[in-house]
Amino acid sequence: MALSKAQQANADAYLERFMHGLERRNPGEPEFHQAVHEVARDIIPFLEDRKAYKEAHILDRMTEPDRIIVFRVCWTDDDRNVRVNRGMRVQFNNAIGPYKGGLRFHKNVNLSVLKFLGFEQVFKNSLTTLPMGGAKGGANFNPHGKSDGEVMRFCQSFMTELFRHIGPYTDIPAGDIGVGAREVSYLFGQYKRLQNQFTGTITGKGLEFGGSLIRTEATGYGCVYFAREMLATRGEEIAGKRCVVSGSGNVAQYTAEKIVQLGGKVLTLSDSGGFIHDPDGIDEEKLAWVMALKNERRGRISEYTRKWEGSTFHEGKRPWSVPCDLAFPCATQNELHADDADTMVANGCQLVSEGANMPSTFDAINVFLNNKILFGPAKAANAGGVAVSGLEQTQNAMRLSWSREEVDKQLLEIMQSIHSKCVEYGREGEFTNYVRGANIGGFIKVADAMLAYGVI
Ligand code: NDP
Ligand code: 2IT
Repeated sequence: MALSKAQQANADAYLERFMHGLERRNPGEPEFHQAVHEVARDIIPFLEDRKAYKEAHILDRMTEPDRIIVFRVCWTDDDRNVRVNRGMRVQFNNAIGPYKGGLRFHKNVNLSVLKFLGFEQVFKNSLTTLPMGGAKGGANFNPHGKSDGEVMRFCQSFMTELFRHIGPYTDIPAGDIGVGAREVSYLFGQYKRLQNQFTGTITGKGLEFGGSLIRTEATGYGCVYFAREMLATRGEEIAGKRCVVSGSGNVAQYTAEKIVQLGGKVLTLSDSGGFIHDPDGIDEEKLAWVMALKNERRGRISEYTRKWEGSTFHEGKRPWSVPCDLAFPCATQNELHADDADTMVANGCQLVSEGANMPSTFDAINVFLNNKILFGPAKAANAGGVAVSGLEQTQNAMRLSWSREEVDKQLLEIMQSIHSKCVEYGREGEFTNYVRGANIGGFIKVADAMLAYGVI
């Protein structure tokens, strides 16, 4: 609904005051400011004629985490040196269900990054339709170059503190950057040992001990399902499209796999060293090689060019200059800037579906929206991962396991329902602003629950 001029002016002034206050209360946290700004510029105009939310200060309450736990993690490396890292868990909001969200192990992890991720998770989890609150955690631990033994000792030490703050009805962590099958196994093993209880308190578990089929694939598959829904609104499909994917970890791998299955052509993958461009397309055989490289040998993407003829490696660069129809940023935050977005639009890119969390800068998003590109924001497009985590919890609670087909069907239905919700709240004439749709669609359920509880 369009606002009157006076309402718009009121909302603009409120947004400025609100962001000023948030930045003052949370100094030195640019990623957190960015994530809140992107949400607040949609929510504040929406609040203009919704007095109940405004008077209850719901947005102020939603931008203040319920609690943050910070702890020391000591471990010994293979040379018997004592190492010290910082572990954290931001329990952001449990209005609609127990805290839920991943753990990130990366050298750049800090409170700003975990607060932005936890804040986004609240909206994302609400959009899935499942009863999950939002959280994020992790450590400034760099798993690159560490032995299995070192990773195990780190995970065990990390969990020795975290275990007292989590539980199946309290907080259920999962993986994220640097936390995959190996790390989840070490973390869950230590949790189970300390609690002396077998509960589904972590998701993304191995299939032998309570994991769900399709959880590994879910974020990437879901991101492509979401892209397919967006394309269908313009009578288009994935088949035959040139696709640029960044990253080469869990999300990028299964985004690429689903694109290939649907007949699209994957031209690029990347890691923190640069990107590879394969003009012939990264097919199933090449992708299987990449999965072994990354998941087993833990190598660098640059090695791709030595194996696959015709491909090139672009050191220190991101893949956005490669002309494409569809783009899937699946590596990390702020990896796609406004000048990249300009280049993509000029090259005829029609769609961006965010597999990573906040990969596009605020200005890049504006370029996509101003050019009426189909832009699927992270909290909608990558919600498939946490959605299947929710389904893993359901299976754990029922003490049974669903088939691949059953979980994939539920994942698809959830991505379709998220798409519908974005269209419902993001429609602007012929165009759907999926950013606004996801922000408002995610906000309402959490806000209503908070209103119902009174002032807490
Ligand atoms: P992985 O650790 O499996 O892979 C991360 C990938 O991103 C690697 O290729 C890594 O390269 C690259 N990367 C990390 N940091 C940087 C950087 N600073 N610059 C360039 N490349 C970088 O993580 P995931 O695939 O699980 O996560 C990728 C993104 O998807 C993250 O934003 C995450 O929050 C998001 N996400 C993940 C979900 C999941 O279920 N796993 C669910 C929803 C979102 P390198 O190896 O060189 O570091
Ligand atoms: O960002 C995310 O949604 C995740 N890393 C997955 C969280 C989860 O609980 O599965």
